[in-house]
Amino acid sequence: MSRLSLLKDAYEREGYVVVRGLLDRTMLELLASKVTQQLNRDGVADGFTSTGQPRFREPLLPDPEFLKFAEAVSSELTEGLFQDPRVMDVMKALLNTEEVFVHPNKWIRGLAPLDSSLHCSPGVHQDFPELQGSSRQITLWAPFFYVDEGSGSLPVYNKKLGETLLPLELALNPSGWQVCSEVLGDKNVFELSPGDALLFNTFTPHGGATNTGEGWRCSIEARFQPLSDPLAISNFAKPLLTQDWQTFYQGWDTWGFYWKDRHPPIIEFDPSWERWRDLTAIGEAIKGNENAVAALEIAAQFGVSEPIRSCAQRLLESFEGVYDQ
Ligand SMILES: O=C(O)CCC(=O)C(=O)O
Repeated sequence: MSRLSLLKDAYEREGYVVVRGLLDRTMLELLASKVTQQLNRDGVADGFTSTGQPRFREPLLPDPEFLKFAEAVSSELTEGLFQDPRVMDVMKALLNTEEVFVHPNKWIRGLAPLDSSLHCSPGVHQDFPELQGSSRQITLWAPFFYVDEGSGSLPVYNKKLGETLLPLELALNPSGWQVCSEVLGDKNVFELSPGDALLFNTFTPHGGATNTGEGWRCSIEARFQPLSDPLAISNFAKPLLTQDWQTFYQGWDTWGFYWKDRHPPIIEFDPSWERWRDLTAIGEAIKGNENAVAALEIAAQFGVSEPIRSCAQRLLESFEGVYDQ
């Protein structure tokens, strides 16, 4: 059996697979140095830990601009890294298609140590409700520096074959929700070196990474799907950090607007998921469930209508002090 067939078998069986040495080390190192420089400029890192992560430093003043990594995110290297023929060959094999599409938005994240003021880790979740579109989407998650379970490697969970959406419960984490722990299968966490990639399907539960080390766990993510599958407009309409793609691609030589004449059929984003979450959080808060507080904060800020936002805000005030991020 070929290496790619073995990867495909493992991915289909488990919902995830680790591919060692997949990413171009030179491009990854250039991006890693942009990430490190940003942390140093923000005054939240100083030197490196013994395992090679930027060493965490408490900021004098918290700043909402921290952790956006704008220079690295908008670098053409982020596109080159994922359009690499070796990455494409793996995606073609896993998706069983010759026509693969890379989502234009890529994410760079920094996970600070658990006991620090900047620690913020998404709970265990599935990507599909946020991304929508193709049920065959694959997330590629890769660390910039060596990572293991203690220093924040991303856990992925098994689920039953063929199972799609899993039930949610309220939780005191940044999204306010997590997959119910009773339905989760085995937890899997990998030691990964720069260049290694963790690939998982859009329904594969993942998240809840804990960083008990002294450094920043820094990672990059991209999403891939068959070109013929639908793509929700929310993943396409706008870059993450600039107002439009024209601005985002300024100065790029090769990959700017790579999707202009070649992109999947675009569909609307279905907002009913978010409405359900907001209304359920309000209902549970009325019953006195303190675990609704983080979800209420989101409903108070982003709820679809003014009555939802003001109702969530009033309930939040009655729970003051339960969840301070
Ligand atoms: O990096 C993390 O801790 C979370 C990543 C994540 O949720 C994702 O890749 O969808």
